[in-house]
Amino acid sequence: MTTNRTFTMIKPDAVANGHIGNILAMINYAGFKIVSLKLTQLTVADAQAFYAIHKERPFYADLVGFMSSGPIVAAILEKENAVIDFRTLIGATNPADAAEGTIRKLYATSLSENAIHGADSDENAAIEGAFHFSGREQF
Ligand code: RTP
Ligand code: MG
Repeated sequence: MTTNRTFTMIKPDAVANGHIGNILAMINYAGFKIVSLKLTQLTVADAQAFYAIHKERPFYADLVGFMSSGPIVAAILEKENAVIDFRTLIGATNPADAAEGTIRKLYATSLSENAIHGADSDENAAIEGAFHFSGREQF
């Protein structure tokens, strides 16, 4: 059991639909400490860079357009087993497959507009956190 960190974004759909407060409450209730937090918006270039790993996928252009379409909440979170436990809390990528009580089951509207992002590894969590936050912004 090691205490470690993950990175999340509340996506533009969930921000636009007024779910920031409820989602942050679920994150806190699940035992995550907020290390960094901001309301921000990705430019198209930011979204292309952030999701570069998916650039050959057919959904890449839609994903970049969606993720740069409005404000997001970016956060670094800390907890034992943060990456894996957070992906459990958010649920499957497609909300139709997400378990009851997960953030995506409650707040996602579709496969492409699925309310929240969770880093998929410790390494990517560190890269994604550094993309959004300076050292001074990580508490
Ligand atoms: P995320 O990175 O946002 O936490 O999501 P994930 O790991 O569950 O899913 P990933 O495979 O990394 O896909 C990134 C995001 O791309 C959108 N997507 N659209 N239309 C499609 O077939 C499709 N597939 C994926 C989703 O917004 C997904 O979260
Ligand atoms: Mg992913």
